[in-house]
Amino acid sequence: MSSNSRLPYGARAQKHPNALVRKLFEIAEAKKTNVVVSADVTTTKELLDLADRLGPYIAVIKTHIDILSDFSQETITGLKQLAEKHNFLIFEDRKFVDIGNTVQKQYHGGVLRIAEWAHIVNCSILPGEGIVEALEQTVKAKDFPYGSERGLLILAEMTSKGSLATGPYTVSSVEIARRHRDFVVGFVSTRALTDVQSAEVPRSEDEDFVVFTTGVNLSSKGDKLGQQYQTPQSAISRGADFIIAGRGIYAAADPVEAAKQYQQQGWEAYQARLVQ
Ligand code: S5P
Repeated sequence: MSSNSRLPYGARAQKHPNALVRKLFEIAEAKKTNVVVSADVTTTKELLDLADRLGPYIAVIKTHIDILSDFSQETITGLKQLAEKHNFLIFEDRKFVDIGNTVQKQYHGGVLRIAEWAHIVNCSILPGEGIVEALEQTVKAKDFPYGSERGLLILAEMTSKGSLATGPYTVSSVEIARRHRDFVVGFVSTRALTDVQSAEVPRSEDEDFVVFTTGVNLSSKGDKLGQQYQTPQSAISRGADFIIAGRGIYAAADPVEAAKQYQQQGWEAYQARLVQ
């Protein structure tokens, strides 16, 4: 576990150079939550209803906006309003994986206009470093108004059985992140990646990538399609800064109670790993 994992979010916020990460840590500290709900529902009404009910207990909402059957401007306006109301960030789990020219269009334009409303997006580095450069160019463009409030997570590992996002792929993810610290704010991974050694791009003393861990569930070990779960305690002890739970929360009999439970367990596990 890295030394940063042993620091409180507030202390990390104070010395972090990235404005979006500072905001994320400040939200976590203020609301005492490291929970990200993966709101994988399929209508705008369900999504906004979940966001409003779970808003007080989460730091981030993670969306798959392309699974909504009725996406419209109302979806975006509603999400943005709820993010303000409850003080959470929006993470669109788009997993970009294409050449730079295509991902720029997918990120900024199209029907979804992701760059306008999602604080955080993620990508695979399968296409090479150019994907990160392309997405970064979009937010650094002179006429892009939300530049300081946008960040990228690199999908460095996956939770599904037989995942090929391992070994050299994961090492390259870390190397590319280290070369783009302005824009790459962290990883989606099952553990902290601070132990990744690279002669080419060694770890620098002041780097502080944020670790988002998916596949978190309190009551299940996996699903029939290869998903593999760990508990909030396990994820956080392996270096997760934020735990992402989908069905464990939104498919529970009482999603609000479930969110509170993940919040409590996530927060206790975070406190337990702080330097005493
Ligand atoms: O490796 C991964 C990466 C992601 S982003 N494994 C995942 O499961 N995810 C996403 O996390 C996935 O797309 C889904 O939105 C969520 C997990 O949902 P759950 O219902 O299994 O908790």
